Amino acid sequence: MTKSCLITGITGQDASFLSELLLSKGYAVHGLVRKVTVDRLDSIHHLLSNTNFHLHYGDMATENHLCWLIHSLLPDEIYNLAGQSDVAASFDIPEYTGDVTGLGVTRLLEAVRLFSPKSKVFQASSSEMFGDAPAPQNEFTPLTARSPYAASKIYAHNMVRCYREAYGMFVCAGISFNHESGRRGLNFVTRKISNAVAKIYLGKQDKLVLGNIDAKRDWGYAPDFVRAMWLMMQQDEPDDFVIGTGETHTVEDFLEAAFNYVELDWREYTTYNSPDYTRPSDITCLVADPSKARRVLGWEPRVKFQELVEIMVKSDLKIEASK
Ligand code: F7E
Repeated sequence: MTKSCLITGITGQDASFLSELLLSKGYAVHGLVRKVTVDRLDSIHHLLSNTNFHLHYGDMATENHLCWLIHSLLPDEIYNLAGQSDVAASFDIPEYTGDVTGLGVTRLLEAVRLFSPKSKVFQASSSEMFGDAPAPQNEFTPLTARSPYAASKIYAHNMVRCYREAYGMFVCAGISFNHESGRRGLNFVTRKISNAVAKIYLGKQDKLVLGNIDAKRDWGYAPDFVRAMWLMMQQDEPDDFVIGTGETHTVEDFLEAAFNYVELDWREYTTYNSPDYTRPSDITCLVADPSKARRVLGWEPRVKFQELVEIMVKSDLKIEASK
């Protein structure tokens, strides 16, 4: 029998890769899309003609519509990838971030509990929840927020455990470390860099302005991460998993590798420590200990740092050259 799923945040990077994966496995994919003035469907444009792919307008900020949608679809699997995911922006719009990224999860869980309690639910938790806890971080590392985004994610993560334990629902959380691709938004540092490298190489941009380039992140490839999400949902029992590569690099390492790819020296084109891109508080070092995912799910990241940088710069060179 055809399986069905609902993916919230369908216009985002992860949802586009997850949709491709689930469509290839024969799922009927339903996506929740927030109505904005101009629909941004670029990352899923290639899926719109697929007869198994359906879009529904809705918002994590309103419960009624979520209830109605879940009641009418009764999906086998629900992947919550919606939310305000820009950490820097969460300092400017903390209340909105808490409402959508935090409370939105409670709205979703209530809708499932009331109208489709057999649906399995995946929650996209984040390594940002670890704050400055000593690395490497795993499922037992204490959660200490250093941003309104992290505080919202911690609240949502706790609600996942509450619903699992109180109601016996299949609700699991993937604590994903940074994951990137050519479809990443330009507001995130990796894509900002790869896009700038392409534009500088093609003579369309002169300078790149960044904030803190000493920050260390565990950067993986988004398609690897959506594979882990799906694997978590195929387990007999719901559980939480850390998903990351186990390697960490500074923003400077990313800069250097990206500029090296086009044989340019990043120092000639980059200014950093700009107050415009420096956060009120930042995380120093994130690195995953993904041993549980390896052991239980048999999951391994296929793409590591150097290849990721190359994929992203190549993709932006292609995009910018065709404009
Ligand atoms: O920043 C530094 C910045 O915005 C990475 C989200 O997907 O991953 C992401 O959150 C680092 C930070 O990602 C710029 O201060 C320097 O230290 O690419 P980012 P993030 O904050 O780590 C986690 C796992 C999530 O869950 C989030 O949703 O880079 N940095 N200069 C900069 N960052 C940005 N964005 N722009 C700069 O110009």
